Amino acid sequence: MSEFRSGFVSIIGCPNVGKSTLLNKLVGQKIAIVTDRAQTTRNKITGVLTRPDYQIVFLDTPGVTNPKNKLGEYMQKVAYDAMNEVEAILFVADAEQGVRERDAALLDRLGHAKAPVVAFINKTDAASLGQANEAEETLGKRAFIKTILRGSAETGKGLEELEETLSELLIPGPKYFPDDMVTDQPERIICGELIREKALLLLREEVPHGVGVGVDRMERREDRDMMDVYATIYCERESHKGIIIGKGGSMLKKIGQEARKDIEWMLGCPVNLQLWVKIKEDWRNRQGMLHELGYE
Ligand SMILES: Nc1nc2c(ncn2[C@@H]2O[C@H](COP(=O)(O)OP(=O)(O)OP(=O)(O)O)[C@@H](O)[C@H]2O)c(=O)[nH]1
Ligand SMILES: [Mg+2]
Repeated sequence: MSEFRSGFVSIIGCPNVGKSTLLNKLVGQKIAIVTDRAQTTRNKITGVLTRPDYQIVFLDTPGVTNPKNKLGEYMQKVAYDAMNEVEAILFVADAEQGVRERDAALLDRLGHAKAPVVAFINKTDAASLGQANEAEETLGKRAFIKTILRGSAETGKGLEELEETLSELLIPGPKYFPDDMVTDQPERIICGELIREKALLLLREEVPHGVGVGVDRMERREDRDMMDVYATIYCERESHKGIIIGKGGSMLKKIGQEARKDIEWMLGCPVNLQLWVKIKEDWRNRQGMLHELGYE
């Protein structure tokens, strides 16, 4: 029998190119939240893919852009740090958007990374063949990129080939995680993320970017199979608080209902979800709050 191989592969790219969608599809379970907003992912998210003869530990990262506050600086650091001490880097581009200046700056940096870089041109289902070819041509000028593949995280096209290419970059090594473990994120964190996802999807314009979610308590009922989850949605202004709560509480109710469905699915039991909204002015620049919400 051949030796077991393993390794870490970080998923790097600009915001909104489909990194988290790709992670979820590759590991076969929703562990990272996905929205049509840029900068959805704020932390490093570990996703594990275990096969009989290898294990790939994916690290999903925040999309790289210029930071506008301390949270942004933290997010950028998470992405940059994930370029070190990995067996491979999976650079993701958006076929529809093309490979542009924002990607160029990131690619300049990746050119200095020690790990081999594989590029995946995503969203080919939404792009024309010409657009995908153009993206490939631009990426082809970067000699350090080992392999350029294309496909769709949404439909799954091209993902088998991607997995095969990445598996060839693994090295003889241990099984870092047990067979049935898909992520190392605690349930509490995923709960908070699911609430944030619904807030991002349902709220408009500038409100979502200033939203943070903290799960205060999760308690299992003693008398029946049910979980009580208490969480706080933080925002930066009185006006934002009003929008999040909505007329007669309608928006908060909607966020809660949609999040509860996902949380119940994850926990496998009925959930009583209690949400509060609190204002923390400029929290994205406050170390204490960043720490409290797990951005450290
Ligand atoms: N048509 C199409 N849409 C996709 C595909 N992959 C992702 N998307 C959509 O692109 C949007 C962004 O997806 P995410 O997975 O959140 O992107 P991301 O790169 O993780 O974004 P950040 O976390 O903000 O950096 C979502 O609306 C996805 O549904 C794809 O293959 N095809
Ligand atoms: Mg993401």
